Amino acid sequence: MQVQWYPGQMAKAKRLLRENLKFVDAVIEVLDARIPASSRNPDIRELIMQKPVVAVLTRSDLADPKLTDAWIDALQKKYFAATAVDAKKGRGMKKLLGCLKTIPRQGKFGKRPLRLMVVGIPNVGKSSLINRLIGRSAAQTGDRPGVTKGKQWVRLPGNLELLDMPGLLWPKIENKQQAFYLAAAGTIKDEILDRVELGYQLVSYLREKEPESLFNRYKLQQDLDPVEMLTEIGRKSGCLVKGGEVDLEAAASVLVKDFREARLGRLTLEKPCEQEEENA
Ligand SMILES: Nc1nc2c(ncn2[C@@H]2O[C@H](COP(=O)(O)OP(=O)(O)OP(=O)(O)O)[C@@H](O)[C@H]2O)c(=O)[nH]1
Ligand SMILES: [Mg+2]
Repeated sequence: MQVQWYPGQMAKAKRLLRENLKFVDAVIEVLDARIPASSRNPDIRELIMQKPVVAVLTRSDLADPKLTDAWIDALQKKYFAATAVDAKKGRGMKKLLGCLKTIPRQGKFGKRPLRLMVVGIPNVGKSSLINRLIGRSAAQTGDRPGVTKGKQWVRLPGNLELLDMPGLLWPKIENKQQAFYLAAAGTIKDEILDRVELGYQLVSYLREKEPESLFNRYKLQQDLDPVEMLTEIGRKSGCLVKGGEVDLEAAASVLVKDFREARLGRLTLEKPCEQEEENA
């Protein structure tokens, strides 16, 4: 899958991160609970590691709970702390606030609030998380990448200040599997994606790793190859054009949407053990 976006916007976001890092005590790195490894941005790793980093897994409501626990265990070894939330409904906020309270303040802290920068890839839930932490809509959110364009400070009760940042992707996603994960999770603008190709990749992945999710959702009768399976999903979902043929683009859209909304079940695409093996 060829993945391209707007490098200018990303370069600006990275500059913003670099310039503002000196004003904060720590960083919250927001990761998608369904793809915790692929949603880590390697391009900002060195920069943010100058500070304590708290990993927050969003969309835990859409991910496999057991694997989320396993990911938290794995991440706690590498991060200052790690925890999971549902940033849409607001679950896990107390625990997160508890983690944040243990962050050491830099320099002469005095009465100054603890300052945290919230970073992560586009559309991962940074602004939603901030809104949930303060209990009202202070930061703009939306179900597409690129909603937050500039930085925004938000003050919380309990002497805490959060800096919302635009989403950051790295210049080139070399790894095809990672590009697929990021696209499936909704990080890359839908307009610049080949929808049918994403549909094929998703159906191939699920057919191999989570076949019952497809069989149950679309009431499939038999195993088919990925092309036939996507066609069958389209037929079952009423994605037809004149003459009764299946509209593959519509079928792919149905599948991707069903995955993103966990109608195929709570699926985590990346397992922590697989990831360790890959890194080794
Ligand atoms: N189900 C679910 N949806 C979430 C969660 N967190 C965020 N969302 C949804 O994901 C979408 C993106 O959320 P935002 O908070 O705008 O994401 P962002 O990281 O600020 O995005 P940019 O500013 O575009 O980089 C919205 O539709 C949110 O409602 C979560 O934990 N669970
Ligand atoms: Mg945002």
